[in-house]
Amino acid sequence: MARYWILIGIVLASVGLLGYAAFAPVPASKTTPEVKKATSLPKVTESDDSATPVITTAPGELPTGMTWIPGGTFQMGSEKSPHEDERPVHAVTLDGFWMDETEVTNGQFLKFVTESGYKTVAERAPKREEIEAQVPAGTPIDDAMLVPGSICFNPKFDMRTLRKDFANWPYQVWKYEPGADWRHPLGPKSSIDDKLNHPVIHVSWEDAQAYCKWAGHRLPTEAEWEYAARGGLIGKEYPWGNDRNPDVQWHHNTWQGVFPETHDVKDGFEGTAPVKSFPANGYGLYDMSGNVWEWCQDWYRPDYYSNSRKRNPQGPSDSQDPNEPLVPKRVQRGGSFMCSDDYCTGYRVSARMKGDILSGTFHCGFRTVLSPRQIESR
Ligand SMILES: [Ca+2]
Ligand SMILES: [Ca+2]
Repeated sequence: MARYWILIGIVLASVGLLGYAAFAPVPASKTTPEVKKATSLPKVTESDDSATPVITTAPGELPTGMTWIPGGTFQMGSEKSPHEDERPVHAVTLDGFWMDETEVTNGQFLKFVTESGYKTVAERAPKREEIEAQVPAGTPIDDAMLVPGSICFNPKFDMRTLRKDFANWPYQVWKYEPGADWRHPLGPKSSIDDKLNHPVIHVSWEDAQAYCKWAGHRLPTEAEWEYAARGGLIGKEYPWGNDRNPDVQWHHNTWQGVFPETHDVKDGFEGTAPVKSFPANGYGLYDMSGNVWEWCQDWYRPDYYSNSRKRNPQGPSDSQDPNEPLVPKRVQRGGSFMCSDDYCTGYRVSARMKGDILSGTFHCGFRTVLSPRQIESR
């Protein structure tokens, strides 16, 4: 999702510049390939395919709040998924690494901001040229739109209107909320005072990178994220197996009901849940399915699995989202409290999502990883 598109969505919809294809969950194989070269952004460096040993035993002390993910080989992707971008299933071998047990919390992000003085993208007013780079030429951009804010769910959408005008449903279900940011998740009048153990939200990929730099960590690659989410299990749908609700117990924070019309909240949480509200997976990781989406290091391309290297893949060198070709996007993983059975099913361990690097939303956060070589280089 891109905040500038949501910001000016009403204008675009009214002049007929948007269509269903721009946002619908179309399988990647049915879309028209268009490549966005992200030459102005840092490229990920590929690591050596053969020289680095797989590390299965944690070297040294366990960093606070992290768990060791032993190196090994796994099958990445899914043959069963309705989404072509999860195929082909391919073998990937990874070196061992540490990973945060939980999504980065509001409390952790507050410590980062307090010590660094960092200001997130959502707290800065959008620049006219940033918007112009992502929307069709000639799109009207009013000065009144250039206010700080972020993307929230619009609970006041009209279902009758939605059914009549499904082509533009994102502009009814989502809204650009002026004043929404990580400290004010639902707008200026909201706060995180009672949510310090909830995952931080409204953070862009750029914000997550800034946190990683401060912490001396990094974002996981997409392959590391999926390998870790599987928790040592082989070929399963979820971090705990194939049964979504074993023993009739919810194992993740998602959406129950027909999205976006009915919200049954059977798992007990309407929005974000405190981290560790549900059981950990086999590696001791919490909320690898649901709660909030999590940024990864990699650029997103739907065809990457056909070209991925086997050893420590770092993602493609450029971005491609056929639905929003002008917007450079990075991978997001794991699904969120907004994911339902009938719509996104992003809570599957193999499910892939992507987001504009300058857009935070109220259902996306991140967690960090750390490699032994990062510690050696300190
Ligand atoms: Ca829920
Ligand atoms: Ca998550």
